Amino acid sequence: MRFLHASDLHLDSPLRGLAKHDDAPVDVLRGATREAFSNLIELAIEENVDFVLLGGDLYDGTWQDFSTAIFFSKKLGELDRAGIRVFGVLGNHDAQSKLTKALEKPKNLTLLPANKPHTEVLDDLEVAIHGQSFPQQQVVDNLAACYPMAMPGMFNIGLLHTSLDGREGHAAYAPCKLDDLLAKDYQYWALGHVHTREEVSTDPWVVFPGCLQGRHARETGPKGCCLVYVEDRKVQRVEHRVLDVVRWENCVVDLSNVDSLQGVLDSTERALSDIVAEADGRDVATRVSFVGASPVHSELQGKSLWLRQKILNLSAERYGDSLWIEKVIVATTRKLDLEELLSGDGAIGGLARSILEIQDDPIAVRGLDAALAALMDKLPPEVSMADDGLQLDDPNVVGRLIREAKELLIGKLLETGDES
Ligand SMILES: [Mn+2]
Repeated sequence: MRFLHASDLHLDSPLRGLAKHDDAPVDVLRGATREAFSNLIELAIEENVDFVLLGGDLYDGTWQDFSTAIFFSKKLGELDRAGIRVFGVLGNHDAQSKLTKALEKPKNLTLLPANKPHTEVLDDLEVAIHGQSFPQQQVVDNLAACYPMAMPGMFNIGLLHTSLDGREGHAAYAPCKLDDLLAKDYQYWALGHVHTREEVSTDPWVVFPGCLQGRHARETGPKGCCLVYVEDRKVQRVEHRVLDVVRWENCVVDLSNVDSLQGVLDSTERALSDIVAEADGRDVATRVSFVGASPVHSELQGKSLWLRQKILNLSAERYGDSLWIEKVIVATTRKLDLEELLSGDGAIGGLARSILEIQDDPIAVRGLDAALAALMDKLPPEVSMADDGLQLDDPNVVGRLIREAKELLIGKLLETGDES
């Protein structure tokens, strides 16, 4: 037996945040949620799965018109003709009270009720699916607590839209602890709500498949669903299948060792080319961030418009419409040079000077003997005594360690030495 577990389709998500960018490929991004869903349907048919599970947030909210629901019905019809059933719960975005326009429910879709947990038994497969939909957007109760115990002799699945014990960037809905889920003795927990894929547990399996298609710069990386293989009422394996059609990626460019504007552009070009390669032919949307304590930090100040133009040009020339630069963020910090650091009359300048004054010859360093002896006492014998251990009784080794430590400390001060 095998089934697909997907969640957070957010079909026709309006992507309001993109409206402020006049160059955003809004139609491509909006169409992407539908295309990713089509990919899910195709995969289900291709893999001839026994059923499909949907963990909530099928829709982004109530529909503007019926076309979203009609599209959904059309796709479910394709599954129906292939004999594939679908089981789902509603989440915070498509909670029962939010979908104001009613439409005939596709006949192969079973939506679990919102008033109390319900168990759907598939006798032919020896499967029991337990779950409850969100009655309204704000669900602060622990829904899982009321789910029934596992049915003996069945493969038990829990369908639940939840933030578990809290996930960054996600509202705390239907909160519960992993232990609450494990206590039910189910073989698989099909979760929804969290848009980042996460295997919370593998024994038993507790999985957030993540959203089907990234919709903005915080939903990065490959998105898709889980294909779950089951034998003798046990999960054999869980595969992540990538289904997204537009890829969001953070393009982080480290400028620590870049000392010219041309160098900035060259580094950007390399980083963009990596991101495009990783997306495997998909369109890419990216936010470019420059980071690091950089020699060009000062030069970049007040040049953000120039930089953005340069990067947009570069991207258009190399990748055309297949790459969209959502934003360019300059988040570098100042890098001092050594002379500047040493001439500072504040605490950091003084610290740097005293670090450099330490001699490399261990014999000349006052108090080093006692410090090393104390250190040797604390080290486990396999570190201090072994042939390949730390030879702290060898003046050459200690001399080298002193030089390395000085370089490391001065390097750190140069990165953060801005005494403001
Ligand atoms: Mn969601």
